[in-house]
Amino acid sequence: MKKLLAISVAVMGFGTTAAVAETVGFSQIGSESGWRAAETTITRQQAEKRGIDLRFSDAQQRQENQIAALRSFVAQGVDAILLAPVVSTGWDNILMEARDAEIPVVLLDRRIDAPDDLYMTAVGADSVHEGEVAGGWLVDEVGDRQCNVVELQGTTGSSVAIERKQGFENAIADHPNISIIRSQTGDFTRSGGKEVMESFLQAENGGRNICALFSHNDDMAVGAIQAIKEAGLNPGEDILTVSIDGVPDYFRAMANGDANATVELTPNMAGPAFDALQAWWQDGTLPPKFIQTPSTLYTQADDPEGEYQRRKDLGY
Ligand code: GZL
Repeated sequence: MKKLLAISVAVMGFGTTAAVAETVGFSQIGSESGWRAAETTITRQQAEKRGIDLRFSDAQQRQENQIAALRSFVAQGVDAILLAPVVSTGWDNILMEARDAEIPVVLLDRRIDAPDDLYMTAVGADSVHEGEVAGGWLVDEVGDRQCNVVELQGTTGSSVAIERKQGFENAIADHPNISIIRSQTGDFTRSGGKEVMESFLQAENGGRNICALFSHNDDMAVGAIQAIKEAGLNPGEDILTVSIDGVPDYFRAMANGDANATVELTPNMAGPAFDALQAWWQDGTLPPKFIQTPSTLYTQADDPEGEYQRRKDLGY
């Protein structure tokens, strides 16, 4: 068994560790959204439940801070690294340093453009599918009606912004009555969503040309809903809203009739990540390269008030 494990270590280049309390470094993007804050809370809870010593670093949305954090984790000799990569490129060199130090890296909630031997596994949703589910809801909702859509994009260069956009466009491709007339990043924040939506409303006849908002996350949508109200229109009626994440405040907006649909993303990416690492530490079992989390559509018909409360209890 030892020989087999030695071979697998040599092949995979990851170190295995004795069965003592493991130390894991977590490079988190920041706290730009309610979903992100919940992911951090739940990661801390999952580590504590497992007796894992979690070393946390908040990058405040800057890739250079994440790279510095990873370099520090390597210098500390942690047993594993969790990385939620703010953007999808520029990771090869630092991940080679982690691999050379035989430290497994697990990606959380976003993907990277890098050789897949530079990370053990990635935990997250299929972001193209999330966009397709969102777009599919709008197609069903509007039928043959002409529908001009404005789009609030997530962080520029992030895998989820690229892929959610692609998925939504896939869904509406065969429906010429639905088209995206304006699209701009709100950087996944409420303030960003409000500011950009204000500019969309101003540019589109006070919003009277706009049929629907597709937002890459709920926080931007909640900001946009405020802007729609301040423009004297009824969000959820004059302008339909479809989004992604499933954070409590968006469910509250759906319960009030101010929002229409969202595609849920679990903030518990750390549970599957720690399960995979513990299996590796225990007997060298390797996880699949991608551990997919579910993408469930919720609408006003799905007890939004109850879903609000359930998520408040979840750790939001
Ligand atoms: C998606 C995740 C996104 C969330 C946003 O997997 O990376 O980042 O949708 C968060 O709320 O900012």
